[in-house]
Amino acid sequence: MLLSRKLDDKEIQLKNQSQIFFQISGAGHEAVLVAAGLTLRPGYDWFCPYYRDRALCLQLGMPPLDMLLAAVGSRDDPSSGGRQMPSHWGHPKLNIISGSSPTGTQVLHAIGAAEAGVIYSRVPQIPDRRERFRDDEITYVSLGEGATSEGEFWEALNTACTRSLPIVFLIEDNGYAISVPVEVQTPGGDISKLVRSFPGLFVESIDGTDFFASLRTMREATAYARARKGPAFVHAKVIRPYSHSLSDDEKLYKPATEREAEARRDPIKRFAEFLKDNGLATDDDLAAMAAEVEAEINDAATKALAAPKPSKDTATLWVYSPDVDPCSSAFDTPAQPEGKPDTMVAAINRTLKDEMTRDARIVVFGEDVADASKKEALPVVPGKGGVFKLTHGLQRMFGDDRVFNSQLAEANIVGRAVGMAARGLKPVVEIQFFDYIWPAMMQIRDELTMMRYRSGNTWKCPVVIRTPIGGYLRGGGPYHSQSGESIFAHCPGIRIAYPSTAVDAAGLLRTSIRCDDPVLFLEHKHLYRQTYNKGEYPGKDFMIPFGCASLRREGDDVLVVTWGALVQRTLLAAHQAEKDHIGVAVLDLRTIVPYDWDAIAAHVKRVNRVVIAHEDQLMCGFGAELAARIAGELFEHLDAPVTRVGALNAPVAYYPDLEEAILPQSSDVLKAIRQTARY
Ligand SMILES: Cc1ncc(C[n+]2csc(CCOP(=O)(O)OP(=O)(O)O)c2C)c(N)n1
Repeated sequence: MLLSRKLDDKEIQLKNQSQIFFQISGAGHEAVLVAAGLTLRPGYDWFCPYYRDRALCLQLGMPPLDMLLAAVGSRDDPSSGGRQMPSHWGHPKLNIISGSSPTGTQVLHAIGAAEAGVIYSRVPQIPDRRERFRDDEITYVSLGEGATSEGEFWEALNTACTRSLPIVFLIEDNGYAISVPVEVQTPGGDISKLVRSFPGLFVESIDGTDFFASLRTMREATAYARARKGPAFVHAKVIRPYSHSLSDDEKLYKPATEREAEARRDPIKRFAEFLKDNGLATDDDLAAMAAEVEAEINDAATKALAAPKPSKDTATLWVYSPDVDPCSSAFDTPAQPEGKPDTMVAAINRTLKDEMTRDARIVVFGEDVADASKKEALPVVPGKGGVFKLTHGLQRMFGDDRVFNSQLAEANIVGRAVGMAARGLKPVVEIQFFDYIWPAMMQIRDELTMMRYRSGNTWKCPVVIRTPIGGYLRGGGPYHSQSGESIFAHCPGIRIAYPSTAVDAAGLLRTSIRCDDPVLFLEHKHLYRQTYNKGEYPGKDFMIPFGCASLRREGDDVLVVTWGALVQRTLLAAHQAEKDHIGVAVLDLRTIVPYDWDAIAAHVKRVNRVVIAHEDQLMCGFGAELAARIAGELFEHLDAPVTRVGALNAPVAYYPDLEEAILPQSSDVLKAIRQTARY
């Protein structure tokens, strides 16, 4: 407890000397955290702590030097290699999954981590599963009382209780979220009162500054979860004597009387008094202990300050896997076509089945993806298998532990997948419609895509998110027709595949699953069951490398760079243009991140005129990025301005004529081809 407090003090001193760049303290939380650390097992249980958990991490075995290496941003900081602020714990050996700054996201990772243990225990086909879980392991997650206002907290409780997971929630309630008091966050000001009606949940409320009360309760809570009785919830009331962070001054909103009352509950002071009252230590003993702790910290600080810093040329290291390159020839495997031509739906379904047969670590979940959740229904019904039937038959083939329905909560789907992937499973999840991916956006942008980078390549979450995208449905309306790949292309750390044919879908999905980065796999709804993009199933090992465009048509006058539903529309426009003696080359990018710059450049240099056609809105669509790069790097090869075709800057309206006006049509592409050819 003292080590934790004095480390905070040291960091505050270093921050004031501008030797470190950020400080957030765990002061006031030490008693319950040491109690938790004494109860839980490092490298055995799983941990998703938040930034106040310094005392827990010390108790689990993280040395002070590691914490100070993070504070100075050292290359050797084991939590992040200088990528993250200090107190954003991560430690593979101790099973501490790298945490981030958004309040509450970690709660879903903990659910996924707990589920991973359950899945490993139930799927005997996973070869090394015995090394990956313990029969009585539990997962610990902590958060402040303010963060219990986040939806993800409630989503996590839902899943913990419906699946009766072995997880312990610790709410560290210091009464304030920065300046906002608990009664503004929580009706009645007491979170444990609200959660008592969750079935199977052990709930206890304690004074978290009282070490022995904390230890007793943490023992009960962990025993409950270890015995597989269900999840446990400990609400610990603590104090926060050092303001929210060094950027905050609590005197601005907390009256002196309240601060004095808190000071009387300081856990370090209380524990010292206990030791003295019981004849276990004298003032001299305590002073000697403090001196010893300070000497240890000073020594660690000297080492941390002298430690090497990351060099500038490593700035983009670990955005993607440094070991597995999905653009490489290892992912270029020949097709072995079989059967008769079939739809994109069939190709994706079969690829999922083949990959799940090959790799038992693959789990599939999402809304409606199972055939039937009710056990008694499954033998007597045909099965749902997704609203578009992409996952049909998977549950029947691979069982309920590998294919299951999630709750109707998109952050929950992605957040759990992050936790599972951190423990080595391979989640291939479905977001039912691209239009509803947005509740998961923080999990995608701040967690999924950043995990590897922010943890200095010590944690990763190579999840595949499949989602139906796009319009041209004649009646899809604003909430079943959206595009928006450029928004995700703006998130470093994720790959984006966007196939336009059944064969490409099979090859790119396999690459998505076998590569080691997170992938957003965009499936165009309108392309699911067309006849023009059908293909023979290309076999169990067929892969297409990422960043490898497909030249769908040769032509010498104009190049159209396109993808998704615009490929077919462009091919039709090119056919028309031929009647005007305009030869049009059509390049289907197939993946957006990475995209095949070499192919674009080679064709632009040859053809000198380029149109970029996509379904997404023109404004800030991905075409803007391509156009800027072509104009910037290939200017002297251009005989005409780069022209873009895309949707109007409007939602996709329901009435078909409006939809037609909003989304780009073949005629729009043809117009752009003609103008560009004539220029
Ligand atoms: C999603 C999100 N919103 C806002 C913030 C800014 N922020 C950081 S800490 C914090 C307060 C958290 O309060 P609480 O959960 O009670 O934990 P405490 O810091 O008091 O321990 C806020 C608003 C954030 N990090 N993440």
